[in-house]
Amino acid sequence: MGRLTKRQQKRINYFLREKMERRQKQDMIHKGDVPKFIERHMPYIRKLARNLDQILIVGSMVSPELKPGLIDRFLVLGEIEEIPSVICLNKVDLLKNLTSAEKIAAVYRNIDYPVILTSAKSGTGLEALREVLQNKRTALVGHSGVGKSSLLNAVEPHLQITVNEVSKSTSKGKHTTTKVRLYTLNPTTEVVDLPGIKLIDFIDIHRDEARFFFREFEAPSQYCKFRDCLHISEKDCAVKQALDEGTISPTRYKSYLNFVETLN
Ligand SMILES: Nc1nc2c(ncn2[C@@H]2O[C@H](COP(=O)(O)OP(=O)(O)OP(=O)(O)O)[C@@H](O)[C@H]2O)c(=O)[nH]1
Ligand SMILES: [Mg+2]
Ligand SMILES: [Zn+2]
Repeated sequence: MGRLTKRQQKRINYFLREKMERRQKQDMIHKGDVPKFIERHMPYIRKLARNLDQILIVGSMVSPELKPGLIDRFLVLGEIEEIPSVICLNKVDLLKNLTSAEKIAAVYRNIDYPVILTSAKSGTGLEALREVLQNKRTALVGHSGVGKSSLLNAVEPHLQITVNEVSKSTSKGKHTTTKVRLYTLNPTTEVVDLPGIKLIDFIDIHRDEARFFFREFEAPSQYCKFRDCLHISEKDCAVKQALDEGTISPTRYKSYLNFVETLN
């Protein structure tokens, strides 16, 4: 995604400031009813989202190492597009035991995101994965090399999707999948295999709106002193209090701050 010129930035800011419901803006984006360059800056996955039943956010526990920040960004994507997300922590065969994976899973299960632990290699969790996919159209998203294509091959060996090993020196994937492709597993079950994504931009979201996409903020935020509290440096913020008390996860909160930073 290239850098924006000053003029483009101005037009985006104008678009963001317009007194419009977010949903209305989103409709415009989906219909392509926005300046062409805004359309161009929309990640493909967002355009695809309205044709999906859910996204499967795949991360690998090791090699490449897990990036909770990216999982959280994909969860934001699901919240914005109002489609359910399921988190899949893959390559658990490379762990000595499941403790670290279960710990991360608990963070997300606590806030009602389903999590499955899988291994495309040893077969762990493949039954659960089949169940998650059944009767839905699901897109697999995540970094290159986390095993998206391998998982699809594992649930349906006849697919024979090309996979490639992770680079030994950098532990990064090699961007093996280069095209978006839809596979039909059975008449009611479809999966979309996507190239690895390392960043998603949300140029239509204003930083003041970011808080609405972290679902665990909703309940405590009603007790913030200020109704428009951004939960960053305001006084008497109930979200930060929940963070201090440990009911909001520090990694999730960090993702929120990072997310805000990247927005207009
Ligand atoms: N040990 C282990 N290796 C796995 C597992 N799943 C995938 N791999 C390996 O990880 C490497 C990358 O797998 P891919 O399926 O190509 O990953 P991808 O997410 O589709 O990557 P891109 O297409 O580049 O986005 C391959 O060498 C796989 O064999 C797993 O559960 N355990
Ligand atoms: Mg792939
Ligand atoms: Zn607050």
